[in-house]
Amino acid sequence: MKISLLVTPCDDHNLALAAQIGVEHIVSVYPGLERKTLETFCKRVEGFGMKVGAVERLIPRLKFIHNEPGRDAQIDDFITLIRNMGDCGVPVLCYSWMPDDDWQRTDLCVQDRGGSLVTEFDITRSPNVPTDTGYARSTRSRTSVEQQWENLEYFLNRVVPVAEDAGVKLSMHPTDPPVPVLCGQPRIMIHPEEFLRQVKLVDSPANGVCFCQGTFASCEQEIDLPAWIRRLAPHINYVHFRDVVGRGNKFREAWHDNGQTDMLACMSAYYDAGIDVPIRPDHAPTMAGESNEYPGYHMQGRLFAVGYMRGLMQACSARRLDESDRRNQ
Ligand SMILES: [Mn+2]
Repeated sequence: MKISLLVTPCDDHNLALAAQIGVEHIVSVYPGLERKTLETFCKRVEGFGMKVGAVERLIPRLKFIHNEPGRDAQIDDFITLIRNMGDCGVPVLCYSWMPDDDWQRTDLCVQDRGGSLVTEFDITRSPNVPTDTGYARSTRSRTSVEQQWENLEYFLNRVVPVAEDAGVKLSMHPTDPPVPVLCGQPRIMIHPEEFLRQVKLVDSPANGVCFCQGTFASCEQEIDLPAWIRRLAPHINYVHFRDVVGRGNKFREAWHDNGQTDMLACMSAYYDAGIDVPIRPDHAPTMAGESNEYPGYHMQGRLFAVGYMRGLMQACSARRLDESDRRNQ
């Protein structure tokens, strides 16, 4: 597994911190459609001894999710992004099928350990859902579950061959919060079963999955995460490492060492399945001295998360070495 990090704000200080803790891949948020912008960012990151490993977040997608006028032009833009990534050697494109806003919570500053701040979702408090993206709440007409699946198949048929050709691995992120309906809009890509359906729509290594543990851990129906990691293993192109407390209509984010999931069992499952893809800590608590301007995306919690992940990763590789020694004796 290759430790990756989104850094916010993406300044030289934070890039230096990432390099110092052993991050290999930096994640770029949507860089726009100019190849030059992505190229310049790649060079900047290389100056810190790291590579840009993925692009994710804020990628325009609502027209093709809902089959609105301009859908094909928006898919063409997505294809331009894939081509630019291929040209710059950026291997993973993480996108989602979230049908209105990006991820959403109803409270962005709930007190957790030692007064750190985490986000919370409580469906009884929506639709007044604040977001970190500034998107206006969608007023578009609602798209049914089956229509969304049709639109997804149409989209994948257009983009997957391009991604294959460009050497870019598409990774579908689950819909967060993973509730089947929010503000009247049905949502798909919630349960891992739906990811099995998605990867079968177009059979290609380029049509893969971002295994966001935190989203799956907050599904209403309890999910056996290590079992699903093994089952989806051939399709996992990217991993978000995160945890929560609670499920379904009400949950809050948790420190990586303090949630409801057996994180060592999950990490072991990646290693045992031979998965070797970029993995990044997802949302982390906001810590003392941080403004909470970017809930879930401040640096100090991420530094802690990366240290915790490296500990788990070293335990997993040591155990695998140990087992192969024993087999060879
Ligand atoms: Mn995620």
